[in-house]
Amino acid sequence: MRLLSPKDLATALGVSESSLKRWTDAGRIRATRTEGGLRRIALDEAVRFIRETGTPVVRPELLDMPEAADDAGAASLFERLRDGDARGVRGWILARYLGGTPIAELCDGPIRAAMYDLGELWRHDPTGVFIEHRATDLCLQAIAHLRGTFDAPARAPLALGCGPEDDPYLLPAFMASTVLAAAGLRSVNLGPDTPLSALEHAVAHHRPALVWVSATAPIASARARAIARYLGSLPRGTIAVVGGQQRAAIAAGTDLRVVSTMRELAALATTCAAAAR
Ligand code: B12
Repeated sequence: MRLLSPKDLATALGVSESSLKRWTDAGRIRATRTEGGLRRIALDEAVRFIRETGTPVVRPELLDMPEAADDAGAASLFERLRDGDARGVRGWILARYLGGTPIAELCDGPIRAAMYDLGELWRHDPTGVFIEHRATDLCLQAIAHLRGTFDAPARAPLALGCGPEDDPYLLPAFMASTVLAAAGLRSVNLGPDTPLSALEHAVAHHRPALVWVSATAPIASARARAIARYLGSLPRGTIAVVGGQQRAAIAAGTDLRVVSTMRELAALATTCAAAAR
């Protein structure tokens, strides 16, 4: 994790270095000390402070988020995705994250809405498949930037999950794994198109506290039943979660836990992380 000096963070926020030092001394921002006694602030702690206090950032490049300055302009997230404006998409998402919007809320709200609107466009426009792939990639880039800032402690509970075999959808699985990491779990995403045997193998070896499946593509009933049977057979105490547009196809007729939004997943993960502390 990158460490910032009080001067770096003060410049990023457009405040004086002495104010910044006062905030660290008052415990509003946690700082460590170098061997020489100088204050240092971890980047994730700086981001926490900014998000919780609503402090504006004037130089986001000093926090490794230069694109957050590219949020200017009236274009909506949908327009930026449709037009392939890579910096604009990252800027839109990062600026809202720095402004305090939780990742789960960004996923359930504006990102999901923009992708749904693109899906409608594609129905009528033959160039839409290219646009859908590119938009998926742009969302992944922005979420990956945030994903890289969460480092769960080695003793945090493990969450592990995937999309079913033949399900190509990248974004929902990546969102789920990022939301779980943001809630303080160690989070591993086996990705889309994962055979059930690979999930079984990973679970047997790594014994996660939470196992999730994100299903978006229509799923054959035999495969859905096999996934449901497997999740239902996990040891007591392991939380099994089914989500995604095709969640009902897997969970129908079972008592599996169906979770429809990233916000609910975040709440579940926060409880799981707190119980382990
Ligand atoms: C991008 C996209 C593609 C891309 C995928 C690229 C990739 N590698 O990811 C490509 C171009 C490959 C594609 C292909 C196809 N697609 Co498509 N695609 C989409 C699109 C536009 C966005 C999907 C997406 O990422 N959504 C964003 C996510 C975040 O939203 P979400 O899935 O609802 O997830 C939310 C919740 O469900 C929940 N959640 C999701 N996962 C999990 C997991 C857990 C644990 C929890 C708790 C919650 C949770 O949280 C999320 C945030 O709120 C959708 C439009 C739509 N309405 O979804 C169409 C859409 C899904 N596709 C559709 C179709 C028809 C197809 C094709 C059949 C087209 C074709 N003829 O080839 C193929 C099928 C591919 C296949 N093998 O099944 C239809 C599906 C209709 C249906 N239900 O049958 C849609 C709805 C478009 C439309 N309006 O018609 N597609």
